[in-house]
Amino acid sequence: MRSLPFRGIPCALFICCCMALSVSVSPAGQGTGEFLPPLPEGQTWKLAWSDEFEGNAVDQSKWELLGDWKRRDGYWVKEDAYLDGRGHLILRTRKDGDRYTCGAVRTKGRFEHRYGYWVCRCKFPEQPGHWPAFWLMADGVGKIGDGGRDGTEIDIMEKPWREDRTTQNLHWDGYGKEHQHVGTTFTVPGLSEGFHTFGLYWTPREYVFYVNGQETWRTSAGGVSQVPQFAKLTEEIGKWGGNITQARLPDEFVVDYVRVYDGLGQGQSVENYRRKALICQAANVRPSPQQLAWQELEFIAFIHYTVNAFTDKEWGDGTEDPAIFNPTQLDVRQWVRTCKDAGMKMIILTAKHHDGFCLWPSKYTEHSVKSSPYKNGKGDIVGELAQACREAGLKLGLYLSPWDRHEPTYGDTEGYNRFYRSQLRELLSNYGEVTEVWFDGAKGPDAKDMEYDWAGYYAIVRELQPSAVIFNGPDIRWVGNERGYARESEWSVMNRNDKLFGFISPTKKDLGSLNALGGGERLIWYPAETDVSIRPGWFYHAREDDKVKSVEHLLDIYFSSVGYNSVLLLNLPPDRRGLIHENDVQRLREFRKVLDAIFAENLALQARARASNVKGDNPAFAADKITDGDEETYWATDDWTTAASVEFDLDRDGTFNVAELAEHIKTGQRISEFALDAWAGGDWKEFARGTTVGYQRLLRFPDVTTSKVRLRILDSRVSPTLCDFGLYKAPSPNEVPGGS
Ligand code: FUL
Repeated sequence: MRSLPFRGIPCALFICCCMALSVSVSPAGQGTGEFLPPLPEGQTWKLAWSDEFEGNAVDQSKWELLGDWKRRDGYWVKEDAYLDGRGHLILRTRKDGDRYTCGAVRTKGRFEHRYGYWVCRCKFPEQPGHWPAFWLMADGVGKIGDGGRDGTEIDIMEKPWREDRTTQNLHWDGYGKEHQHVGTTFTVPGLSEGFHTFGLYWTPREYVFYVNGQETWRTSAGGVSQVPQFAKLTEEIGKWGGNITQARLPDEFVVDYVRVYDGLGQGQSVENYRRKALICQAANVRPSPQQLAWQELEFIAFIHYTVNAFTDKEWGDGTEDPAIFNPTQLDVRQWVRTCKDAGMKMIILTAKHHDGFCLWPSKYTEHSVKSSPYKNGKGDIVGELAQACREAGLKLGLYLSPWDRHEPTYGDTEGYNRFYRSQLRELLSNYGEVTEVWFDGAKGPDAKDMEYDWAGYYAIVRELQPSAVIFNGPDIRWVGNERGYARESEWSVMNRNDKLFGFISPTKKDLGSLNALGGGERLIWYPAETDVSIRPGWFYHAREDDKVKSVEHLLDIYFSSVGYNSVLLLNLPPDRRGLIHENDVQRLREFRKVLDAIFAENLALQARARASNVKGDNPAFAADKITDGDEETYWATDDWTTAASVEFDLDRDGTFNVAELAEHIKTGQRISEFALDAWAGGDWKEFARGTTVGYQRLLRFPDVTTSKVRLRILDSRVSPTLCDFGLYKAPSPNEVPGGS
């Protein structure tokens, strides 16, 4: 079991030099007369995409015409971007009544690509007050936290001046407080007349800029974008470009072509190249600090409580009389004690389930504890629990069901969203820190049709609880079942679609393999939370008092959730008294006892460890970082050493039947297949095998006795990392209490 809390600042970026590209070796050009940057020995350029602007209309399968809307001091207007019929794209600037308009196009959603050589040939306008640009963009430019790796505005050419000056720039981490920028401005004699080329050679490690085939700037600022980006050709009107009122209009920015090339190894197909680029990109997606902190909670509690405990239902229909809600012995401290003793680090409470009854005295409805006999209508279970969690050092999470079967405005999109947003704001404003907000996607077949305002809901969470993770939203995904089992290959990196809610189908069998990542257009860190109830139902039913899951069953769930790179969210339903039933409390106690017994001693802690490969032969990445008990330090191999082994010398014979592996997920998730061998009779013998690791992988197997263990990483993305390894001895089943 991993127990070290996340502390300290994230370590330095682990830069993956995927393609090992260096600029200097092979001759330039490919016999076409066109300049192409020099490639390493054995590689050649291959055209991946281009537009020569032949014909009479802009090819809209390649370009989106921007407009008509305001842009800076003018307007982008579609009709100002057109072909001249002689092989050129024209971006025109003109005066239209009182306003100034110009043209702009981009390849977003049509061509998004990473790395390679991007070049445009163009001729500049002559009049002041507007400026042409050739640049690359990605949605991730606005994201803060991973430098420019998650997307950088790459300005290959901007020329606001009418003299021979131009500028090249990078911008990342949004355009607000965190905005980062570097750039260069220089003069090229003759630039203002005739056609010129502007190129970017972009590798996973570096950007190299060219004008007319001459290198002008080389930088890896921002850490270099690792994501597909789209191209933009734009004109813009603004003072930076001089005074537009002095311009004789119309004026034209003329583009002869845009071409994008990939550098391919000899005999290497485009498919292989793309696959390698995808692997590289996937290996470098990392969790946000909030996602990391959430993952480290490992084991958390769900509390389902509402009128259902009194009606014996799983889904209330909203017609329940609040008078039935009368828990006479309700004791949130008993809930908190029970959870804390079980080793759970957070409690998520159903502040409002589908029946609409609120466990806090919401201003926005009478359907709440304030209309119930509980504490004579003066109670506030959310507040009481928040206070008790704070005192005990547990985190608090809140569940607020969007589907509300009581609220009369439900079904009226505008009215209900206003109501729901108010409730959410109320909950997230008045109870201190909230660590997880749980949005339930459930909606009965009889539910009225309406659109939930997911964007509005998420914005409220970000505004009021910036360190909270959003379940069923941008941060955390449902594992896909309610039985307590994550996937054996549970990746945390996936390719989302562009929907706001449900941008992953969580029940799909394969979400994270390379095949499932497709083109890798929108890779995100999206880890799984595994929710399951300790009883068959989510709510308390006396008939289930003897159906509390056995210790063995709970252990199986633990190994298949926490042990499969997921967080376990175990539900405990308080009964009509307002207490967690004795049977559940007892079972949790037994379960904890067994977990403690299993993880009491790590036989591999401080073991001598030797690896077949160490990144750069650097002691900072040596194998002893796995067994030093510090999860901030880790072993890593050289890039593209995707298979490697580590031998652990336990010093003397030890017996174990549980193994634990942990990747340093702050640098991404990489391992896809591994095996474990024991030294026996002068030879290695395999005793366990697995696929993904991620934050934590736990394995169970029959007793093994040995003094030496070997871990073989059989496959990984770019290079594996490992920050922890454990070997433990679980008590035998007849030593397990409460099994049934
Ligand atoms: C589901 C709900 O319908 C159940 O009642 C329960 O709350 C579970 C955790 O989520 O979608």
